[in-house]
Amino acid sequence: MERTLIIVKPDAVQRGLTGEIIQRFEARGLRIVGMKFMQVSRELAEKHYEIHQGKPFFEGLVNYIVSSPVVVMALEGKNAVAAARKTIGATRPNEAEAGTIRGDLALEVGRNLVHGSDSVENGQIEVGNFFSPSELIAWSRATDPWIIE
Ligand code: IDP
Ligand code: MG
Repeated sequence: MERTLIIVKPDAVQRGLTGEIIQRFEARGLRIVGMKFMQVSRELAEKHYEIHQGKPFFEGLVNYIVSSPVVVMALEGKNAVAAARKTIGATRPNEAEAGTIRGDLALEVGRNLVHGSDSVENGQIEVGNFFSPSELIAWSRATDPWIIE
């Protein structure tokens, strides 16, 4: 089953939006298979964002992610990666549609509240970078047949 890594970023936690953001993914029908409150180390942040190394915003991005605790989630579902990206909205909140997390709750790209994996392959890799196998729980919900045909 497809998995995606979601990070409720420091600005979202500081603004008290953790519950609202989790709620949107839950309501979408994605199944939580891992979740924790943590402080991201500089090493993990640099690994997570290594594709952006060398870009002008890289240092600010790493500083942002390590600036305060985050909530990380591993979500599972059919097309979980694409579904979560739609729920999150465009990278730049001023371009994000109303109804998305960024379109409803954020204004600036450097404070865009949430991360979601951008491909199926990266979903697997990123979940593995943030969670040990024992922190991921395979389970089924009583509501699954009402969400998945
Ligand atoms: P994504 O989070 O929508 O996948 P990416 O292009 O992968 O967007 O960029 C990763 C993160 O880097 C963004 O979510 C945002 O926090 C930050 N970022 C991207 N572009 C800029 C920029 O031009 N200025 C400042 N921060 C940026
Ligand atoms: Mg990205």
